[in-house]
Amino acid sequence: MRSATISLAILATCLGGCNGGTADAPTKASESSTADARSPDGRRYLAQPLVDEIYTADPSAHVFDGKLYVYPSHDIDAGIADDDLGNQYAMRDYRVLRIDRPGGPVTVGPVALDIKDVPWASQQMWAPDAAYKDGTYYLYFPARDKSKDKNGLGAFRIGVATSKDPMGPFVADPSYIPGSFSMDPAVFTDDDGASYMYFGGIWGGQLQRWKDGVYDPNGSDTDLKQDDAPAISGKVVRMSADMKHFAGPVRDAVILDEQGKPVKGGDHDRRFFEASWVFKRDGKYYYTYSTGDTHFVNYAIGDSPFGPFTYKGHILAPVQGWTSHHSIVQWNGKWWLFYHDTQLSGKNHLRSVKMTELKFNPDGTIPTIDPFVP
Ligand code: FUB
Repeated sequence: MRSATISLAILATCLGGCNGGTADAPTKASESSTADARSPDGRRYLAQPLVDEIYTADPSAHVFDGKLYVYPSHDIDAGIADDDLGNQYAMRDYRVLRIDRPGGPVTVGPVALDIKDVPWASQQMWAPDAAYKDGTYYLYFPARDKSKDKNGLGAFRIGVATSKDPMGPFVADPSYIPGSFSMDPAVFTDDDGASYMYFGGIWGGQLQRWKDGVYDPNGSDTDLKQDDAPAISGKVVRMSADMKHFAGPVRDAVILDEQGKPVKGGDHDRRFFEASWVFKRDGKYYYTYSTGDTHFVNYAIGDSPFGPFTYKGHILAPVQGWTSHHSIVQWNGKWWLFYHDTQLSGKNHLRSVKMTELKFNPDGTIPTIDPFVP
């Protein structure tokens, strides 16, 4: 069991020379290699990685008992070249980050769940999320099951694991959540205590293979190639009281344009790709997501946790690296955006989690954040 604390203050001034670490862990930065770090095209970064001991991605942030916990993917280098199926994202375990106060040190927890302890999973522990209810912490995670599709790969399913400690270790249920499919689970709990899981992703996330409600192992590796039809929607489902089952039908989280029509499949700047995250502010539900191949994090607003949600704009402009995946949480009176980029590695599958303050306009809209500063 390993844990470590890293000072955010040191990180803020030390990351310019963090490249050159070993395959699975970035090299510790030195203070002389500074906040002047530049991207390959010469831009300075808005924020610095929260940790440089391990690579972390897909941050799902939660406040439990006043402390901030981040449930990220734990990126590793399996030596697999980039492809559209996402084979290069070959993660095998999870580790939780904890920050006790804004600007304070970040604790990197020990292994919280290892794929070897998940009986149904074959590979690829992708973007997780967590929830708390009645003294138990729930870790939700996607992984491929043991079936074989036309590429010899399993279908993505969503598992659940529990712990009495938000840092874990978590114990996985022997099977995935019945009826679950695809990836990127995000669980939102409403003011009345009801919880909802948002999930799904196209391309490597396989949502396009579930278009008739049944998995097609020979289906498309990308999307449905129907640019003028309504885009494939992310999914939403109410969770059962035990937080381990779906309590109702899986529904589409539909994104509407300004005319009230579903965003189309060919509208890659606005259509859903992956990385659902929902939060509530002033009685409105903000459905946020990544556009994948156009690299935005977008938001749409609705009046119900089931949607529909009306498209509003970009929250985050493209970061360095192919994927963009985020979460948004209120902590100590401010709203925070957690996101990732490839500052420390320059490689799409070796990412680092960052955080920055998120602001709102008086009308509830969100000014777009540029992950680079002039
Ligand atoms: O980390 C693996 C995958 O990359 C996630 O599930 C996606 O959201 C993307 O960030």
